[in-house]
Amino acid sequence: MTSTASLVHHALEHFFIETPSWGYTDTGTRFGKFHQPAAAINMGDKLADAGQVHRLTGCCPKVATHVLWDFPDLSKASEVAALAAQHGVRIGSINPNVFQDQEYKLGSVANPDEKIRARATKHICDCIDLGKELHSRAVSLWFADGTNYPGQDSIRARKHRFEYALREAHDRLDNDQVLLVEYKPFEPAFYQTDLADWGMAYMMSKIAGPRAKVLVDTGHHYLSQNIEQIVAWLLDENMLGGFHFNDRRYADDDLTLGSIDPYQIFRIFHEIHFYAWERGGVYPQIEYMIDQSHNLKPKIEAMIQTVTTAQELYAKAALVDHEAMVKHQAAGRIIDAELCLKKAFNTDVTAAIAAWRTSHELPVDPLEAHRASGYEAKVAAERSQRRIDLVMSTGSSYA
Ligand code: PSV
Ligand code: MN
Repeated sequence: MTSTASLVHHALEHFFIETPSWGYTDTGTRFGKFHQPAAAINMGDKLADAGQVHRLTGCCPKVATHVLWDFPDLSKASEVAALAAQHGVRIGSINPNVFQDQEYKLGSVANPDEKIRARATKHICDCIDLGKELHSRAVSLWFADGTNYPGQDSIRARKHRFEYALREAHDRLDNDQVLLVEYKPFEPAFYQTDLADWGMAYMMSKIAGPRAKVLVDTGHHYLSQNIEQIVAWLLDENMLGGFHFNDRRYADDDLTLGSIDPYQIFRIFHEIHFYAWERGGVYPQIEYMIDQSHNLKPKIEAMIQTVTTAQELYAKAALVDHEAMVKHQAAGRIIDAELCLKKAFNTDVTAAIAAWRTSHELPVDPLEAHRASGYEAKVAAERSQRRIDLVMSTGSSYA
C-alpha cells in the first residue's frame, strides 16, 4: 500500500457516522413540505432506509433517534431495537424531545412553571433509562428554550433552572452513558436562547458532571464563526462529545455536509487528527452524527452523499504531514505550514477510498450502487400504496 492508501485505510477503519431517523421522513420548512413517495412513513421504514445506507457504505451501523417521533410507546422499545437488528443497524443516540408540546411555549427545563420543568426533566430521565435499556451510549440534548422579547423572563433565573435540571439528568446516567449538550444561537427563540453558544454548553456540561460533554452542530453558529477553533478548544479540555453534521449558508439550513464549505469540515477533522497524532494515535471518543433533513433531494441518496463526503474529508485530513507542519509552525514558516493542510486537502483520495471499500466488500460507489439497486422505486411503490390504504382505513391523511 502507498502511504496515502494506508493513511486513508487507517482513518476509515475507525470512522463511523450515525444517520438520523428524521432524515428519512418527509420534512420541510415552515412554508411547506414537498412529499416524496419513497419517504419513510414509520419507524420500520426509517430503519430499513438506514439499513440500506449502512449496507452500501459500511460505516453507519447506528441510527440516531428522536424519542417522541420514534418511540411512541416506550414500553415497546425493545421491539424497535429488534426491528433495527433485522435491518442490520442498532439504535444510536437517544434525543429527548422537550420542544414540541404546547406546554413548552415558555420553555422546558427553564420554564417559569415548576411543574413544566419537572415534566421536562422527567422526560429526559426516561430517555436516559431508555438508553440504558437499549445499550445506547449517548443521550443528546437540544433545548429550544429561550425568550422572544427583552424582559420576558429572567435570564439568570433561567440559567439556574438549567443547572438544576442538568444536574438531575446527569445523576441518572450509568457510568457508560454520556450526556451531550447541544447549543444553537437562535431559532425558535429569537431574542435570547438559553444555551446559545459553545461556552454556555461547556459551562452547563461542567456543572452537570463529568459525563456531560458538548455537542457541536456545524449549522449552529453565527456566520464566519471559526468552528475548528471551538473544536480544538473542546478537544484540549476533553469536552468534545460529538457532532451533528450539516452545512449552512445563512442559518441552520440543513444543507448537505460539505456542499457549501468543504474546507471548513476538513479543518475540523484536521484538528481531531492533529490532536490524536500528539497522543500517539489515540483518538478521543466522539459521536459523529448527521443532523440533516432533506426537503428537496431524495433522502437516501442525500444521506449516502453526506456520508461519503464525510469519509472523503476525514480521509484527506488524515493525510496532513503533522511532523512537517509542527516544524514549520515552530520556525514561523507560515506558508509552508499552511501548505501542509492545502496539500492534504487537494489530494485525490478516490482510489484510496475505493480500495478501503473493496477491502470490506462494499461497492466502490455507494451512490451508484443504491441507484442500481432499485430500492428507491420499490419502497416508493410500496409506501405509496400504504399511504392510500391508510387514508382509506382511517380517513386521515398521512403527515
Ligand atoms: C435543532 O435545530 C436540532 O439541531 C437539534 O439537534 C434537534 O434534535 C434536531 O435539530 C431536530 O431536527
Ligand atoms: Mn442538531
